[in-house]
Amino acid sequence: MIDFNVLAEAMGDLDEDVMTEMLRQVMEEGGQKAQEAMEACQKGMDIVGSRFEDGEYFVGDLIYAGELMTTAVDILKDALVTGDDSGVAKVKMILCTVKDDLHDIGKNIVRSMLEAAGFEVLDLGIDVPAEKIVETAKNENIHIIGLSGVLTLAIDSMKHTVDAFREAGMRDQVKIVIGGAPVNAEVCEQTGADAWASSPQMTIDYCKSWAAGN
Ligand code: B12
Repeated sequence: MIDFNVLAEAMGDLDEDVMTEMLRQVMEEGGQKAQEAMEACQKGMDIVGSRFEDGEYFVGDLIYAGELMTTAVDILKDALVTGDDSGVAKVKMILCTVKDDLHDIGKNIVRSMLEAAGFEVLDLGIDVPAEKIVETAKNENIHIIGLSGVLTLAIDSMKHTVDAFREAGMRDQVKIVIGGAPVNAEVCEQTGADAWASSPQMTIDYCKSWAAGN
C-alpha cells in the first residue's frame, strides 16, 4: 500500500531515494496509481515552493527539485497517458512557456504526454514573445496553441499572446489552451484563452477534441 503523503513529503524533502523507490513500486503494481503519484509529486513541489518562500531552500534547491520532477515523469510516463492516438497523428500544435517565464518542467511534461498521445508538438521553448508564437502559427499553418507559465507575471504574457492573435486577424483560426500553477477558470476568462487545464490528460482531451474539429 503506497502512502502518497509520504511520497509528497519525500519530494518536498528532495529525498531522491525514497521518491524513486516509491514511484518504481507504483509501476511494479501495474501503474494504475500513476496519476495519484504525479499529483503527490506536485504537492511535493508546492512544499519546495513554500520552503523557498520561507528562506529555507535556495534557487539551487528549486533546480534540483526540477530534476527530481523530470525523473518522476520518466518513471511514470508509460502509465500516465490513456486513450488511443487515432485521429491525432500528425496534427501539429505549438507549445511554449510565455514571455518572461523560464519555468519549463510542467511544459515538458505536457509535451511528453501530448507526443505520447500522437500529436506533433512544435516546442518553441521558454520566454517566448507573443509575436513569435503568432508568426510561427501563421507560417506553419498551426491551429492549436498551448501556453504554459507558472509565474504570476505569465498571466499578462498569456493575455498579450491571445490579443496578438486577435490583432493579427487570426483569433478565430486558433484554439488556445493555457496551463501552469496560477492558471484557473478566472485567469482563462481574463486572458481570453479558449480553455485551461491543470493536468496533461485534460490538455490532451481538449486538443483531441479540437483536432477532431469540435
Ligand atoms: C522548479 C522551480 C524553479 C526552477 C525552474 C526549473 C525549470 N527548468 O523549470 C528555477 C530554479 C529555474 C526557478 C526560477 C525561478 N523561480 Co521558480 N519555482 C519552481 C517550483 C519549485 C516548481 C515549478 C514546477 O516545475 N512545478 C511542477 C510542474 C510539473 O508543475 P506545473 O508547472 O504547474 O505544471 C503542471 C500543470 O500546471 C500543467 N501545465 C503546465 N504547463 C502547461 C501548459 C499547458 C498548455 C497546459 C494546458 C497545462 C500545463 O501540467 C503540468 C503537469 O501536471 C515552483 C513552486 C511551485 N509550487 O510551483 C517555484 C516558483 C514557480 N518559482 C518562483 C520564483 C519566485 C522563481 C524566481 C523568480 C526565483 C529567483 N529569485 O530567481 C525564478 C524565476 C525565473 C523566471 N523568470 O522564470 C515562485 C513564483 C511566484 C509567483 N507567484 O510568481 C514559485 C511559485 C516559488 C514560490 N513559492 O515562491 N524556479
